[in-house]
Amino acid sequence: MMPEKPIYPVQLIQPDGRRVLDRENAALVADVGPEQLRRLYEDMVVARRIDAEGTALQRQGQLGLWAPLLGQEATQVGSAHALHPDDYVFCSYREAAVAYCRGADPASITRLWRGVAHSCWDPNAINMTNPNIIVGSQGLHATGYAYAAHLDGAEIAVLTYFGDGASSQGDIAEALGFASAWSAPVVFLCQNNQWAISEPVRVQSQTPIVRRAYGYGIPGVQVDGNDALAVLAVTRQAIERARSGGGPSFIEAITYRMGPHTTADDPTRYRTAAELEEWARRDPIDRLRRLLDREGYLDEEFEARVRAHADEIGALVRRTTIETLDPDPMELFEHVYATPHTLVTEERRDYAAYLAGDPGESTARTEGVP
Ligand SMILES: Cc1ncc(C[n+]2csc(CCOP(=O)(O)OP(=O)(O)O)c2C)c(N)n1
Ligand SMILES: [Mg+2]
Repeated sequence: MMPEKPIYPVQLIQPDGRRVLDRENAALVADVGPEQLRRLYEDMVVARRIDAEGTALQRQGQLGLWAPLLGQEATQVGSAHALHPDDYVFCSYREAAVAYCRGADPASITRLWRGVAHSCWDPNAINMTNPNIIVGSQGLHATGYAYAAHLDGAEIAVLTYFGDGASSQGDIAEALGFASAWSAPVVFLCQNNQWAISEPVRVQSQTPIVRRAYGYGIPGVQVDGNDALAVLAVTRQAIERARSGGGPSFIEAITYRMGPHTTADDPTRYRTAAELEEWARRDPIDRLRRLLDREGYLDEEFEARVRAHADEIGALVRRTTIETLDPDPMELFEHVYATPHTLVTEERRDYAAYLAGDPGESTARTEGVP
């Protein structure tokens, strides 16, 4: 059980780029040298570019919707860097940066949001599920998968991402209860980005969200979610605990959603410009850049390379999104059931006739179908 002590979010880099003297947590990333710090930085810059393209493509009518991650790059990239390839991720709809770090083909990231495919990437190719809109349900999926892995004797960890709003869902409560009782190797990572659409976090919980975990007997930690190194440190610890049979953990990453909830939302209706400015000063990419600069790891050549990489990936996302053709409408009937199903077979036949110009008399059985 976690000791009852005052909670201060773990931080290893201050907003001005100076290191924080925290021996216990710094030890978890003692091996992270200039090259890995640069990798974290580069992945965050590229992730921000993918996100900017997603928003722009939606504004231009190329995507139906996009859920921006702007401001959450350190939480997503820092935690993704703590994962092993055989660990499994169960995400919400906002984790494009995690997908990128897991090795998703950048050309696949917008596919589902264009409304022309059932999925973005092949989940088993990168050990990460596709965007999930049902708030909090991924906590249950993650826990079930983790428990099954545990029964199989697989020494892996499962990481699930969800939001501050999702922490109020019954699904997350059930997942925490089950994971604790059965010691499932799952890490619950709550991205507290301060808002659940227009609901501020203060109406979700009267105590820090991490404290909810303690009630289930799950150890938890709060971390500065705009500090990639601190997120890497605490996630590594939780992942190792899960992989070595220590059971579940909970991480509350304190961050901020700098963009709208989705491109269908207008945040100026419910939050002030001053709040956004305050968080812009804690920008996660600026913070790591300042550390690299202070410690002498930033030079023209590296910055030019990062810019070129982001330009290349951004252009790839844009080009492949626009080039994605509408699928054959008959594909709608694929992958509904693993084995043939009478109703689907009838509907497929009727729809094929309709497309062929024969409106005909539908024979599909509709009794009992609401
Ligand atoms: C079960 C369910 N209830 C409601 C919604 C509508 N909805 C979509 S996102 C959202 C807010 C989620 O906020 P949070 O968990 O903080 O995640 P964030 O969007 O901030 O990343 C809501 C209520 C939904 N998709 N699913
Ligand atoms: Mg939120």
